[in-house]
Amino acid sequence: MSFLRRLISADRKKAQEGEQAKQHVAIIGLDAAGKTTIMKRILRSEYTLSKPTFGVNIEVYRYRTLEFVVWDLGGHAPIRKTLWKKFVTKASVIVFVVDAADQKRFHLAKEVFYESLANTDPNAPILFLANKSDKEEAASTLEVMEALELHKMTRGERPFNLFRCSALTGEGLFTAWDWLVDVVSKDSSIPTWHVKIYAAAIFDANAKELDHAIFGNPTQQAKIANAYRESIKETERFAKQMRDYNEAVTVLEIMNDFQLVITKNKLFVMGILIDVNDPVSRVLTISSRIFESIEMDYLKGHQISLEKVISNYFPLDAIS
Ligand code: G3D
Repeated sequence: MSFLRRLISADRKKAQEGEQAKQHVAIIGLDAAGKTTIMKRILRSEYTLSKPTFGVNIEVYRYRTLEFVVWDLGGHAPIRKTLWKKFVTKASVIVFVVDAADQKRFHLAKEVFYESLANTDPNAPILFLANKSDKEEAASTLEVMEALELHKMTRGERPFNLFRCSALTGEGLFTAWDWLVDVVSKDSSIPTWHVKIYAAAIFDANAKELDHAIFGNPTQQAKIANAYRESIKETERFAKQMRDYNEAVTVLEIMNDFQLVITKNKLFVMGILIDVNDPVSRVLTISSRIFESIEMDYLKGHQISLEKVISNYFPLDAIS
């Protein structure tokens, strides 16, 4: 995943400065907030899960030089508290997950959050995820901000942000990670605006292909052609898997050099193949704009031309 690679590249810079080339990410929140589901969604199958031997339930995921420690806050035995300190003090990134639908425990979530904040590196950025946004009863971003009293965070120097997301559908999750990785890597060589679209394919809500477009020249570039074929398969698979959801997103790495961003709304499922280092959030904007612009034609039964829409609206993103 490009998110992870970008986090790793932030490590490399540190290594050059003589620090240990390892990033520790603490994923914290109350039990059942969705931490494990989020981790698995971000890491997919590319991690190793090391079962700790301490006899307590901490999940440690490793991906190359990244270490993710998933920790339930609240109600710990003293041994867990000691261990927790060991992990959280060395975390260079903190992700705090709240179940946005569990409003009864907002107060508890706030208390345990501020309690644990004292043990963290004061410069470590914090990403707040208001998870389970797919649930009807989920609180709004503003409600979660107020419940966690996030205005307090503005007093400090550390970067923080709150995103509403669903680990189930992927909505909001990848934009949030984009933010986090940008903050951590502070890498100005990462493009923040345009992406390089190599190919795109669109399906209807029943996973029937409506159109596809390949940019560049795939007949001369076998690699793009292969990545494109894999993208079509993955997009179709996602369309079938997410048939019951009106909104869904996922990001997959394709053949090391590409990533495929798949978005779904009520009518369409679209996969857009971009460079592995490109910002996913830009593609989410592009996708929703494309959905808007083709909806009318589609409902009238007209033929859709992805190539035309992408070249017209996003000429700088389509590679030539
Ligand atoms: P934790 O690791 O924070 O303890 P888990 O939480 O990731 O184990 O998630 C707890 C439960 O919430 C799981 O359900 C999981 O499927 C569900 N969940 C996680 N994220 C979401 C989400 O975004 N939306 C919805 N609707 N449910 C979510 P089970 O039933 O397996 O316990």
